[in-house]
Amino acid sequence: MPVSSKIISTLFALSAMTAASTTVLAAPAKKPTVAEAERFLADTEERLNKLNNEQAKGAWVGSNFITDDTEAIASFFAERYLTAAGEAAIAARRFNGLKLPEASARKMMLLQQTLVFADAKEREQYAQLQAAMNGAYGKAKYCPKNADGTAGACMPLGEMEKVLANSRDEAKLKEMWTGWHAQSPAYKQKYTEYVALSNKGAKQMGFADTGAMWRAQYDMPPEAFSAEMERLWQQVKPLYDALHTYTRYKLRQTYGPDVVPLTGPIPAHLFGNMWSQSWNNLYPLLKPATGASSFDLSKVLEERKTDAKQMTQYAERFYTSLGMQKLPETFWERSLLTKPRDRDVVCHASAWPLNEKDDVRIKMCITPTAEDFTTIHHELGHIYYFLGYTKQPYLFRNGANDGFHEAIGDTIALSITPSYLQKVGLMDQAPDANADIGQLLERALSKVAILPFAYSVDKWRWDVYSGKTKPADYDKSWWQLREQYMGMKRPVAADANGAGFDAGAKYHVAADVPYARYFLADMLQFQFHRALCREAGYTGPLHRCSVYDNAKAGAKLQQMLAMGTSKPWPEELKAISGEDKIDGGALLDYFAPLKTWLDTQNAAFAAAEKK
Ligand code: X8Z
Ligand code: ZN
Repeated sequence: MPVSSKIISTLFALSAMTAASTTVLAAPAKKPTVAEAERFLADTEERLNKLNNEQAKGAWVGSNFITDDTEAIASFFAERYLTAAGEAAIAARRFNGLKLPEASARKMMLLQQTLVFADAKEREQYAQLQAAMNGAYGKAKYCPKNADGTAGACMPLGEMEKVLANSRDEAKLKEMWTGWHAQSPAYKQKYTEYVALSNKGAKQMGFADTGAMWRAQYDMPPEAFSAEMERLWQQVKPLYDALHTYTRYKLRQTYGPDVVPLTGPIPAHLFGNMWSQSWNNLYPLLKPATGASSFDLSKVLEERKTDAKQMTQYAERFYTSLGMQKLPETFWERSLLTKPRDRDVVCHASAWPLNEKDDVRIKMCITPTAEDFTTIHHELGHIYYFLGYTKQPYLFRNGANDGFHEAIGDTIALSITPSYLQKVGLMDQAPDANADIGQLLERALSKVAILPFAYSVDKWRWDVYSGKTKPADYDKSWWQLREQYMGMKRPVAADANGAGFDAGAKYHVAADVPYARYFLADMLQFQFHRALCREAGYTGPLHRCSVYDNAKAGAKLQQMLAMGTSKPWPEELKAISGEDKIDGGALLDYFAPLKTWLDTQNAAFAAAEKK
């Protein structure tokens, strides 16, 4: 959650906050000393820690019990935090240029990566808008009309996602897709006001705009970061293209050539997911004709009526097998693991540190599916990161960068292999090696499919924040990027008046959580996985490696978690993997056998089409 401008709950964005009252804007003339700088940091960390804990409680109730009152509570505490963080950022400027010990210099730099509002009214408005959009997303529902025109039962997002996952009725899919995307225009006006305010705050702190401030959080200049993202995308694009081509052929067989064209973008409602970011639900359509295992984890979990707590315990057991602590009692008492029947909550999964000790929680509407089985491992990755860096000072209690925070749980989930599932009694008999392609394909449907989505969400936002994309062009730009990177198009024509807000139908846009983190995490997790498997002494193919129960791999991981963001991320990456660059090579290695297979399949399909 907001893994950068504190709360750090893996999702509440607060990525970019802050504020300052005008009284602190004038810097005193006297040259400061190192001792003063150290005292300033100690006082500031104590103050921000306290306010951040309060802010986290406010945000927690705001997301767990969505009402007008909790929205006001959440924004009240967010604003107090913003005020203090802004004051600290401005005050820190006084020490710029002073030679400080490395850790203190890093803290000063981190303090200044934040929004600063000179005007208290604007700060208040900013916090209110953020809480309001978070609530609006959590409450949104699609209410179809009955055939006779009367109001039908309203559908929350989770129900609509289920239809998209399981139905092959094209009209029904289109209805779900358009039904959900009709909700976000309601908060488009709020979003545009919010963007303008946020930019003002970024400019106060010397950033060109909020997007530039986001890109400045990776221990390199913002322009260098944009270039890194593009370099990584070009590296993995051929693999995405191969998967997209294969998927097109299979979708054509299912929905026919009138719905799925032979060339050009594919309608976005056919991928089994509201945002077409993960195509796992298409696996039954896409699986290899021969050799694929018939094992279905969702079926096993459902048949055994695995409840939300048990799902979480499977994940906990993985982490404890690596030598990590058991989850604290309060985790079980205070987390939200199932969707409440009687109130609105933000169901999008998130992990939260509520204080600097061990009040950690998750909020997730868990169902017994393979997808949620993976997601719960993802969430506990955040939780064990929080628990791992508790001993760091306030400003270092964060991921090495936000991609690291997102990658930990995914790294662990890569170890959910058939042999692991067998060990924990979820699979009777491991499939033989012939089933590898099926297993790799299933994994690629989330790990490869998400790449252009994760890249283009923030490409869109960078242009929105820079002012290049104006509100009337939000949808135009969103779909231009979707087409260019993902090879997809809107299932029906966009609103002709430019009133649409399809980007806002994605949680991270409505809640303003940066998204490049997931793109980085997608590469990093394969680098981490390869490094941990090596540490465990494993030498076989990476997709069959599971580090379950391996204390050596666990210790290596724990070492990195404990560092928090105390060092620039390349140093932390080097410590765990020997590499100092984020790189798509590990991901490409992992999927190499699949790439060969996809190329062969695609060549055969192309030849058949020509006939
Ligand atoms: O938002 C998440 C996590 C919480 S940080 C469930 N993810 C992204 C998404 O759902 O869009 C994980 C994968 C990408
Ligand atoms: Zn996450």
